[in-house]
Amino acid sequence: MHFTMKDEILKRFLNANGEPISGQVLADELQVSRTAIWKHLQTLKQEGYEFETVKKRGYKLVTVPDKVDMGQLQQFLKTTRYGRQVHYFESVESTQLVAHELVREGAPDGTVIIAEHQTAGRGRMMREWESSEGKGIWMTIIIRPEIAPHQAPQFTLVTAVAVVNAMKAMFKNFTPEIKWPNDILIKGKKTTGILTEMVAEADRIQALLIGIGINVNQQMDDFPEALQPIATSIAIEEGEPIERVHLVANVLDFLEHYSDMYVKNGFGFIKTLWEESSGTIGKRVKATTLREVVEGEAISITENGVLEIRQANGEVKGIYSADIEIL
Ligand code: BTX
Repeated sequence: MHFTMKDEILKRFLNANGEPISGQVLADELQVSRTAIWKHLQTLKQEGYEFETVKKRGYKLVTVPDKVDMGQLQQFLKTTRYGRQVHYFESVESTQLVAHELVREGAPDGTVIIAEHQTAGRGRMMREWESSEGKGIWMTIIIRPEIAPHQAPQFTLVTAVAVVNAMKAMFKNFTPEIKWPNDILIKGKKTTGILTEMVAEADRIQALLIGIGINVNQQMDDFPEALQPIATSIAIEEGEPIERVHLVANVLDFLEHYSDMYVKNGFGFIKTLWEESSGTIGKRVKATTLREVVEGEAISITENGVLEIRQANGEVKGIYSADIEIL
């Protein structure tokens, strides 16, 4: 979705802080007819916005629906590219699938796909990602960085650092931690998963599709029973419901900033930020890879995002891909 006349109208109502706005003034300023304004207000009403008519003064916005609203998003964003083109859906199979189609159609750097609900949300390695309706942030960002394909895994770490720092900037009642490589945990329970997919030629990336799933407003009952021991949401940990659109805007701001710095200056500062928020480094861990189980102390991540584990015999092993258990 692009920034439309309807978004512009909504922006003005949101900026008015509950004060009425005259239909005639809006029509004059936006150079459209009063009927056009009225039609846009009807569409907004269908989306859950409620307006009151104030005699002789116009309309006043009285209710904002609990949606990741695109008009609001544009207002909160400080980015130049990320989130400036948004494709918003009530329900999709997976935002990753939509993103693949849009990449083929040439969607520009920073295009975002957001859905209120996913019927077949994906985790890594074909696992499922539970994406309950209206409670989380289920989004994919298409980025087109000038980097080589082998650098792509580092972007998962760039994303983790962006999400964790966006959370730290907004929430004060908990400290999120990154679990290698891509989970964000609060008190040991998963609140965010990141899935990075790549469309590439031999030596050149066409696009990275960065899928981010954040549990935001779920209560424990909203999770399937099997997930309840391992999952949590921001609302549970912060102790109050969260306006998702603020968090989307913050994540995109941090992500654009860190991506640009990474492309310009390399991985060094991302590594520092990652280690600063890591709940893995310094811990005893068990890494289960496709071939083996490695146990020992997680000592660092390398420039390639590889996790180094020092085993009991002193040998240091690099782990490229594994499930990690913190012991
Ligand atoms: P992952 O493979 O690290 O995690 C998947 C595992 O996490 C599941 O097997 C399950 O145990 C657990 N899990 C599933 N759903 C949840 C949940 N809501 N909260 C906590 N734990 C859960 C992580 O994969 C990558 C997830 C990316 C999700 C985003 S959402 C937008 C985009 N579209 C899409 O289809 N996937 C990405």
